[in-house]
Amino acid sequence: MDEVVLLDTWGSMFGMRAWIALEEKGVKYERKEEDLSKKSPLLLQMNPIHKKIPVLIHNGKPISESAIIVQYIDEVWNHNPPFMPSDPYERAQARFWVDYIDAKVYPTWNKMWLSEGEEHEAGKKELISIFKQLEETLGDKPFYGNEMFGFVDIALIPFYSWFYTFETYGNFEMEAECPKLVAWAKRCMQRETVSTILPNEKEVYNAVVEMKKNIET
Ligand SMILES: N[C@@H](CCC(=O)N[C@@H](CS)C(=O)NCC(=O)O)C(=O)O
Repeated sequence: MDEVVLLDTWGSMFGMRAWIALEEKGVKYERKEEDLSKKSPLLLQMNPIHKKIPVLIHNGKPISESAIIVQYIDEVWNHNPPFMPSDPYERAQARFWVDYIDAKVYPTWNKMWLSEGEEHEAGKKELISIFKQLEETLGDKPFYGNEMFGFVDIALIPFYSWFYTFETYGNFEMEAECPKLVAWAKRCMQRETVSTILPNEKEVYNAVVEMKKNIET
């Protein structure tokens, strides 16, 4: 019997990836919520390098970094439908786009969120252009994994619960800028694994407002 523990935090787009992946594969697991202002000895022991969530602990052994965790889950519970395409070139492409999301989305949002004036405007434009690129990459496919809800879908969908926050801080509308991407997100939300895990967008926004107040004081 496998023992599976997920160290996670409410609202984390990275934690959500691992959580959705476990649900998609029907794995039995325990999810432990971490308070990141007071990290537990277990988190520090299991991720001594980055000290970040998510961490998946499988039979006592830790795996860190959300994209690596999702691929690990796909390889270990491989009797269920795969997240990765079978073709090596398509697999490389999926990894490329997840790497693009990781390199671009959160860092650009952070730049926009924490700045004002010209830097804020530049961050906002960049964030919109990143989502437009992701929309173009999706094309007319129902999911990034074509017919299947795959690795790129799992990596990107948690950001949907942050769209309202991005829009409010950036003063733009995702639906107007990227209608096909929003349609894709709504398609993903039809999956119970996604809709039950993604937090309410207004609650995410309120938490971000609180976080900003704490940074400023
Ligand atoms: N690249 C990491 C990012 C994980 C990450 O940034 N986790 C945040 C929560 S969203 C965290 O644990 N932050 C605590 C800290 O930075 O001390 C991944 O994909 O897992």
